[in-house]
Amino acid sequence: MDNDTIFAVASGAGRAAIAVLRLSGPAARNIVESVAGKLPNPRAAALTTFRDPATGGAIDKGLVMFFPAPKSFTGEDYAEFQIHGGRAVVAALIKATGAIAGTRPAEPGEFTRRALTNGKMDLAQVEGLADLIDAETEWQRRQALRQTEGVLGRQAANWRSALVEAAALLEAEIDFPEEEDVPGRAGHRAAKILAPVLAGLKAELAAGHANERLRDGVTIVIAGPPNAGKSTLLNALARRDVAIVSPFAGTTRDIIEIHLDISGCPVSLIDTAGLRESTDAVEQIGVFRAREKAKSADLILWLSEASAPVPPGVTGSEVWQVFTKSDLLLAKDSTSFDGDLSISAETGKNIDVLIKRLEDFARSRVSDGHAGLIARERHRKAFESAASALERVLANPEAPAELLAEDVRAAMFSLQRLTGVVDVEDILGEIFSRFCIGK
Ligand SMILES: Nc1nc2c(ncn2[C@@H]2O[C@H](COP(=O)(O)OP(=O)(O)OP(=O)(O)O)[C@@H](O)[C@H]2O)c(=O)[nH]1
Ligand SMILES: [Mg+2]
Repeated sequence: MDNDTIFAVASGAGRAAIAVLRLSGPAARNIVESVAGKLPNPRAAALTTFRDPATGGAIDKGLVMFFPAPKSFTGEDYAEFQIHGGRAVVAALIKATGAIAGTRPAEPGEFTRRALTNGKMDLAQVEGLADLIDAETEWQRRQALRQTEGVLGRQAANWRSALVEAAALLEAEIDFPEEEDVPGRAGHRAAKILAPVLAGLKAELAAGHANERLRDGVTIVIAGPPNAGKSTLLNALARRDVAIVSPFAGTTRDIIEIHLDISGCPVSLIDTAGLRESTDAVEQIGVFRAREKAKSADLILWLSEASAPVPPGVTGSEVWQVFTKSDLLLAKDSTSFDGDLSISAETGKNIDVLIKRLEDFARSRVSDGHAGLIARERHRKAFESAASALERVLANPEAPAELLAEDVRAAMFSLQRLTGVVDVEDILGEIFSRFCIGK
């Protein structure tokens, strides 16, 4: 931990109405005094004229806030300057701030890293914060916010106290074995304490995939024969002209992926080249890519014209047949298939029904962010290793107390890794490299 005072623009890049410069570290107080005039009341905004201390010239008028340690985001002396977001204004303020001794520009995620180091948040909360900044849909936002509030850390601490109690029983057995005592008594008592913890871990593991999935969302591939209306459906769902639509078969040759927010659930919707035998080398590549994408999709919408239905030509975990251009079918007064998933992009018929079904599908695969503790693979792995250690204890409570205690310790270690109490250096680099500067 260095003693530098770090600063960075925390608002987005480019010109804007307002920009926020934040600073943290021992020189923050001094910087506020020399750039913003005088120190405002703690945690209250004050209007001031920002000046370059070297020349005394005014830079801009704006708001200054000062948060004395330890009651601040980072736990250090911390300040925020709100100025007009013009490039020259921001550049001048950065120049004036950076010229003061003991300051330097912050590295990505460095403010949050200091908050972690100073115990302002645990590792799971830091991850939640990163997810909150990345959240694009309502469900993602909800889950990330719960994480930042520390739900995982609190539950881990509860479980941990049960583990400590069990470990104490086992340690006592190791240190003071009583000759006349029933063998395995401590083991059985420990197992009784540990059983609810194991049940809790397992319940979270069972629900965890839906939470993990929320970060990536579900992948839906639109596939089918050429000219079926695939790109037209993509455009209809996106509500904008993303893909080229034309009456010529073989229009789409590449993969076109868009990100949709279906009622809060993040969805990747992928349009593909129409599947057919082709002699055109480029189209062949497109068809190959279409098949590859379909393989890994959560859902394939297999489109073919209602007047000329084609059975699915791809296999995947879930395939729905969608019959397109139903308006033409009615025009021809045909009596063939006209079920729910017979759609018309032309008239809009059943597009709403399709969207509703997609929403239900997404809901069945992805958590809506209201519950659950496991949000990413790292959490799941820690839960899994804690659960398997506890399973060993419960499976054989009459084993020597030394062995049982070892397993309880392993479970404890896994739970501690979750919140970053132990063994965090390798995880930290990974997490903070993804943060933006100023966070
Ligand atoms: N009448 C009618 N025409 C449609 C409908 N949907 C698509 N079309 C027309 O069908 C033609 C092919 O549509 P596309 O969306 O390009 O079909 P595609 O499946 O993407 O075709 P490829 O990219 O070549 O595989 C276009 O002329 C569309 O205007 C519909 O619901 N009704
Ligand atoms: Mg197309």
